[in-house]
Amino acid sequence: MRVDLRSDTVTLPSAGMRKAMAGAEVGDDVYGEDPTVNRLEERVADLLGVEAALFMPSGTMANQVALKVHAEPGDDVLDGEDSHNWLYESGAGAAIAGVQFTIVGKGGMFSAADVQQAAKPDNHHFSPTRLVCVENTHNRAGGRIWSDVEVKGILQASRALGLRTHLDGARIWNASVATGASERQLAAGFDTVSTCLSKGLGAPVGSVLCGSRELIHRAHRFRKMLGGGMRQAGVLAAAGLFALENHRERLVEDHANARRLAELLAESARLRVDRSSVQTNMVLVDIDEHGPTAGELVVRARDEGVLFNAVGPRRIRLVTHMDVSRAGCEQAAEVLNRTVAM
Ligand code: TLP
Repeated sequence: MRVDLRSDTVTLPSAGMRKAMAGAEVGDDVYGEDPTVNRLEERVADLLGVEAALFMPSGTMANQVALKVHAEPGDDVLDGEDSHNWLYESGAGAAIAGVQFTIVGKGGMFSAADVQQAAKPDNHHFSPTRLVCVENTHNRAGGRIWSDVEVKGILQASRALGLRTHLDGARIWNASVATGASERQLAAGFDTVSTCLSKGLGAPVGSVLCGSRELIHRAHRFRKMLGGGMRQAGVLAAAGLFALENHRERLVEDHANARRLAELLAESARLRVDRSSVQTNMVLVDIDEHGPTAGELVVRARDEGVLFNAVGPRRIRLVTHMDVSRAGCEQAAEVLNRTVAM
């Protein structure tokens, strides 16, 4: 059995999802005439408690459009360490929105005090601080969830300084089922929120950018500018709607599988797993100095049908999702624990 733990992006559309896609009612979305896209946007806006939402081809585009909506070239954006919109979006923040990033805090998380300290005073020497970005759950922090208190503090400090706020909520669905807080509660107070349908929810494509009517109106133009205006996109939106209705609650299974994986990997003398840090569907594992490098371990396990990514010289990331079972996770742990000791 092949077990692919590289990401929750590798999920394949199920038979039910394909049926929903095939039967979708469609129109030209650039004219705003695709009823299924419109329904998806309304559904996500409602779930997140915002006025408006806009369907995008990818989370990267949603994050980058958000930067353009909020900032002018030369503006400064406060971001946590290794945040997706800084680390993994091909330098788009600099290339497209023309912003510079100031990285605050440690390991992706930061505090209200970090925002207060990093925000530049109003002085013509400086790049004006415009926007604060939070990523929840945080990918490079291993799917970590922000506490309500942390987020509220950051939002309050940002507002007091006149800064805009953006939430990269690609995995807001995971944060919601793990904490019991609704997506609406997790999104509250942010000016814009990007969410992904193509991660743990299992849709093949799609993200949704959310915010006020005014900001989403602006986002519409930038989506078109970046080539994200799609035509009969309802076939894709139908997958997103199906995912929202059928695959949200089951994310708890992925979280339980991640915890089980962490428990089994902790049995290896050569692997270090902080089990308390496994809050959602990701497991970060460090290989000790007697074991292979992360790259070597990736190759050894791949030869036995177990796939995961190296995210540092001695660090790997395993992501659980709807296409890996409990048995698959147990098999992956057996392969890893054996091949790391070879
Ligand atoms: N993350 C991917 C890779 O790009 C690293 C993954 O495998 O985890 N925000 C967050 C927090 C993400 O994790 C991702 C994808 C995105 C945005 C971008 O989404 P897409 O891939 O749709 O552009």
